[in-house]
Amino acid sequence: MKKVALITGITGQDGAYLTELLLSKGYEVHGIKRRSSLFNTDRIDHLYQDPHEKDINLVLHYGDLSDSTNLIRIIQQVQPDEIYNLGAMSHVKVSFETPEYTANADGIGTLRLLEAIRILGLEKKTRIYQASTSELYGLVQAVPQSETTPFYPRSPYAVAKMYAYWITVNYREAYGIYACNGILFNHESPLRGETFVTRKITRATAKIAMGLQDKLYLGNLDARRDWGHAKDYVEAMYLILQQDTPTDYVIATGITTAVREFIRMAFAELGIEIEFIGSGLKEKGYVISCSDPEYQLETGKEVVAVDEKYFRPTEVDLLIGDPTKSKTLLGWAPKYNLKGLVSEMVASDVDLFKREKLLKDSGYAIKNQFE
Ligand code: NDP
Ligand code: GDR
Repeated sequence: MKKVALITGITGQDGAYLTELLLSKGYEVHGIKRRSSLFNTDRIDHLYQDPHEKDINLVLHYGDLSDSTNLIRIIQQVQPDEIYNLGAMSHVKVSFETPEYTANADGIGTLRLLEAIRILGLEKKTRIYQASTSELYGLVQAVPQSETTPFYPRSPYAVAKMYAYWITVNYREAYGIYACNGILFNHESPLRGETFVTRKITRATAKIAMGLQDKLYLGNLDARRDWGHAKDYVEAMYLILQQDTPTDYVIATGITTAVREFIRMAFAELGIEIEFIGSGLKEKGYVISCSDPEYQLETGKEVVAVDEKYFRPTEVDLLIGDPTKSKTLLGWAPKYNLKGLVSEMVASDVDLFKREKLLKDSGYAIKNQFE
């Protein structure tokens, strides 16, 4: 018998990698996508199966985590063995501007799924994974952060995710549902949303090197994150739902790196050496050398500057995870290191902007984007 999985947030970074993984394991995968005025399935279009054909393994349903009747109907129809709740308003900075919506989708959305499982009497059949986050640790209490480190959320996003974390634990304890939190530290990839810091950096690195962008404006360059690769992290999600006993796990690499260092690594991928001068809002990044003849950046060019609009009202300064429990109980370990991740992301963005460069060189105007 094929296992059936339902993924909320299937159109996001993790949704795309998880769908690939589950299809490769022979699952029938159902996903919830939101109605949008533009196509929003870019990340999973390569997995498309014509719904008119028989025996397809990937089916999308319109829905939203703010709509409980919709969720109940989809779960009743799909009868999933596993639900992966990846859907969320996932941008920390944006959550300060949309706190109520974030609480609804990220916090109460999780409750709606758990309640749907109860209402439909699926407590013994359906296992559920909750996409919890290292943002729960927030203001540093202790490092490295493990499953027993106290939480101190620092954004409306993190507070909403804190509700989701505890309601998942509560439904496990109260109703015996196989419900688990994966407390995942930051994970990135070429599919990462364009406004998260790593992707913003790798896109800008490619564009600046190719003469398509002048400068990269960022916020807090001192923040430190434990960055892994999304491909490794979706393996952990899958493993978390395959154990005999449900529990919560930290998924991390155990290595922390500053934003500034990530920028250096990204430019270095293209043979460009960067030096940072100044501090705080006055800090700037300059080109010291450019060894690849393909990219013609003059020494001394200012390519990075700080803009206070990217600072958050309350920041999370330092994240470094302790993945001992997941290593021991799940046998999970990351296959990628940060160098490999940065290299893949920069190469992918260089590829992406080759077309734009060709258009520019042929005299066509380049489209700018809001971020
Ligand atoms: P993305 O932002 O790439 O994807 C989020 C997904 O959620 C998208 O498919 C989005 O749809 C969907 N979504 C947003 N709002 C709703 C809603 N109201 N109802 C239904 N779906 C909705 O996030 P990631 O893939 O990076 O992250 C996956 C999950 O893991 C998220 O919950 C995130 O908070 C959490 N997380 C992520 C980490 C990371 O480093 N990436 C670390 C720890 C936790 P659309 O495409 O239409 O916008
Ligand atoms: P984060 O990721 O907030 O950790 O949440 P993000 O990449 O947005 O920020 C990481 C750090 O970089 C600093 N920063 C900037 N961030 C952005 N986005 N844009 C900038 O210009 C910029 N300049 C500096 C930030 O201040 C921060 O310290 C991600 C999301 O995927 C969450 O959903 C997830 O839960 C956590 O990771 C773990």
